[in-house]
Amino acid sequence: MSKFDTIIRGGRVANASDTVVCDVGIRGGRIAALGEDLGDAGEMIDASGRLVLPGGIDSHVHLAQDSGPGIVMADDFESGTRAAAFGGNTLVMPFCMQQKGQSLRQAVKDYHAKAQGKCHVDVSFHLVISDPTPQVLGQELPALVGDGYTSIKVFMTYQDLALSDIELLEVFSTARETGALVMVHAENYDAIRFLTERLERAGKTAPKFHATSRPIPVEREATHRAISLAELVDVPIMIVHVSNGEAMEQIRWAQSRGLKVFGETCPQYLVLTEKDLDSLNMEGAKYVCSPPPRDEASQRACWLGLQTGVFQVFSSDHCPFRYEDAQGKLTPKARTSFRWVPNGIPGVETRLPILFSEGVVKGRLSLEQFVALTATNHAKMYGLHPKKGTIAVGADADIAIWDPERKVTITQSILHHGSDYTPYEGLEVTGWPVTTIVRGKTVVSDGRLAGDRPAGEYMARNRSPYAAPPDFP
Ligand code: DUC
Ligand code: ZN
Ligand code: ZN
Repeated sequence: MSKFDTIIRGGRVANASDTVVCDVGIRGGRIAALGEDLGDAGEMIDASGRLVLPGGIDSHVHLAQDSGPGIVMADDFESGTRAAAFGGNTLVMPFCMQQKGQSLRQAVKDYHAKAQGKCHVDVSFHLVISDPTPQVLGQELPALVGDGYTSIKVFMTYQDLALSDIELLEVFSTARETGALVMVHAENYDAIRFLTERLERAGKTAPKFHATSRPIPVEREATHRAISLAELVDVPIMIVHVSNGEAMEQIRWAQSRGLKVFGETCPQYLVLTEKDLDSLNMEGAKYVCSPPPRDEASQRACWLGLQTGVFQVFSSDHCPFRYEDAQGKLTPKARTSFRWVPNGIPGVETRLPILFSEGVVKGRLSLEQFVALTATNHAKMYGLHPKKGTIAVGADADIAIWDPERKVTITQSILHHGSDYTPYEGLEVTGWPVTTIVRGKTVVSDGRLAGDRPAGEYMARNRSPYAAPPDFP
């Protein structure tokens, strides 16, 4: 009898550190051996000519999130994780969004109920704190961090979400005490309100003015302020969805001073620009996300951030709404002003092919950098490594097998998400994930879902030793 349930034979196995040609032996859902000629197993997967990569980890997605009156997110946990699996991902990290006045524990229960039995890949949750009451910060948050919810997102903009500076400091301070990593949405709320009102008074209400209402200084200032506040309480932070060079430079400056300030960027900041928002009629709404896509210089700066290690993670910020839908981008109020267009774009299925093609194939990133930015560093930053994010003996057998030469034109009809459009329509890429394996089970193969039911599981997380506060016990 074979020692393995499955052997992936003869592929180029790439990790964040190196790439070798070898077999991968899987037993009991975990990687049991890496070696030459591991023999036979019940299931043999021929990977010759293919890349064998750690399954993508997308640490920034929004699924089934409450999005305000009359607005419905396009993906629930079933469709969102299905799209993730087809895009070569084996784990996604959505948000449990606390509503104002709601208990954080209740928000967590609600999102678990939404996810229960529906996930095609593994799932772990971040917490969004919109109401940092003494009860939330004193009782609920420390208990939840101890239970494996070891990251928190805070917003510096949006009505009912934006925290004041003192509230940010209070959350940062609780994170410092509990060892949680804080993810920061850095845009200055008052500046956006001021600019939005001025634009609306001038009749400038089309989707393209979304970008005008949140220019680069709005993001740069908030990024700098978040860094300064974090420094005051000596807590690590992750600035998410960085869109441009000025914000990137704030992070680099903090890192050069020895601060644990981390950064994330996303596909929209590499391949879209503000010009995409300037489309006919309401079409620009398809690209409304925050921060908005900028210009070519900003794209180059985001590449530099990825190449030089200023950014540790590359995530999708998948936040999907349908376009032709009164509960989506074309909600009736959206025609009166960009301010009402639901904020966010789909991208969980296209994140990896875009970075592989634009990064690895075009020579901007090594294959090992690609693996680090799309899988390993997510596991490290968010307390899942070495169980996740690497092809190593003992790790979960979370693997994506890629055809590195397959040419694909990204178009809505080939995607599996719940949205009715992709902002990357027409983008030609080289390299595509063909098989996705989660804890040893094949989830996607030959363009089809395998298995008779969703096999994803919830993953509680450790505190990250990489992102822990200095001298955290
Ligand atoms: N922030 C996100 O992280 N996602 C979508 C919208 C937003 O503002
Ligand atoms: Zn955000
Ligand atoms: Zn997001």
